[in-house]
Amino acid sequence: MTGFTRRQFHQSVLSAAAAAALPRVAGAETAPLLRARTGSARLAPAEYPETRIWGYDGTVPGPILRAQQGQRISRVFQNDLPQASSVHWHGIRIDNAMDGVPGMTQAAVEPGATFLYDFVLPDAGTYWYHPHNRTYEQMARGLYGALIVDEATGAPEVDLDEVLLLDDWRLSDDAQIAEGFGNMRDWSHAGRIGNWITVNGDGGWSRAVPRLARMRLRLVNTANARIFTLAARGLEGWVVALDGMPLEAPQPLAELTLAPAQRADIIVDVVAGEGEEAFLVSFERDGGYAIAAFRVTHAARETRMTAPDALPPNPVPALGPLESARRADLLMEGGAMGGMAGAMMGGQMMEMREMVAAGKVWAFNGMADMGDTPLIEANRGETVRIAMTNDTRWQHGMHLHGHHFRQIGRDGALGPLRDTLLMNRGETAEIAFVADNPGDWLLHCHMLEHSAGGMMTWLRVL
Ligand SMILES: [Cu+2]
Repeated sequence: MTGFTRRQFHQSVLSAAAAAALPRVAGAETAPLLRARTGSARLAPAEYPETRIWGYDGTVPGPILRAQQGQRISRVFQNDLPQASSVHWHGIRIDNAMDGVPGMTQAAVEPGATFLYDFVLPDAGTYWYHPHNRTYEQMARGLYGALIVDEATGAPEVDLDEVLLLDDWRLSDDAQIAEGFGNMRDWSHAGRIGNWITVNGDGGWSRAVPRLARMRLRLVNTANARIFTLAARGLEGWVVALDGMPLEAPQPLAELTLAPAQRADIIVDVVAGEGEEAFLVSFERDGGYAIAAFRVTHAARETRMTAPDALPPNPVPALGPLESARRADLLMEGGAMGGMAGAMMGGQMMEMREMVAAGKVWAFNGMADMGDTPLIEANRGETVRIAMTNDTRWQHGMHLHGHHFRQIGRDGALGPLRDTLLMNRGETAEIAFVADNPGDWLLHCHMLEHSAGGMMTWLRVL
């Protein structure tokens, strides 16, 4: 074999011997595969061709991964895509090494390579998984799936439990995924907003349900950038969890806003009449339309069930005293019409036009992309407060890895546990959490074009 030297031969023998001596991760040989690969999906109506997609196991969405609270999930991720990738397990308070952030918690998984993800699920609820490398392209091509963690005890009594992954695709006239992923107009404005909405990869999602059936609907916004504003028609019920975490008390369901990456668990009763349809409706600028339809059949029961109890709480530590908490400020700047003159990039001050040329149009605390030092370094168990100011003309969905936080209201009242917070233009929001998960964690905008365009920082928990 040309070019294969004795020296290389010795090295490969040595490394094989070294590998054999390493302790093996339990389950590594038996963990099922999760393969990222190309595939095709019927996103558009029958008169269009199928859409060529990238999907986990070749499907959109990828397989629903499901386990009980406290159990492990193990998957050998195999990358059969033409780009390096990784898997981020969104919302899981996970071991840092399993968080799936290339360059921070692992190396990117190159085409043809594998990576073993193996971690414990501390919390019940609705989570999801997606890549964290060129996410703005890979998620737009269809790489995402649900990770459902069932309550160990105290699950609500429902007739149906449905996962509904809401996505927004930008399709060309022949129903193929439009290119233009690095397009500065998207990056500096609202992100890659699409022209075709699907639920579970279906542009006309529909199923039959009995009248007065009780459903738990697990809604996940998997879009790159679209914010969904939802309402139910012919369904009445409650919001019982946000971003996987149970609310202390179920809230009557009215209008529901889901920023990219946000989730809501709702428990609803089918109150539309037999032979009618109930709907989930998405409101857009040009009005509202149904994104999911429920065809109502014979009655499941004669009267509605009684109101559900709250879901059992997850073991998230209570906040310590806020007055003595460790604090940081985060100023969010940039974007179109933002008036940002420039920012630090790679240790150098750059003017906005130089930034745009380099594909960076946003900054946190005057810096595009991550610096070498964390926004905040906290001792394990410390309570942390971060005051975020959105000094831009755009909305942002701020996502913290590895922890759930609460918003501190102006009156001091604490909001629900979340992992992603939608911030309106000009808004200041302060969040607090117990930094109990050691490691380096991202804090970034989940409008994927914004994070790729510079809206990214990190925290260190010692
Ligand atoms: Cu943003």
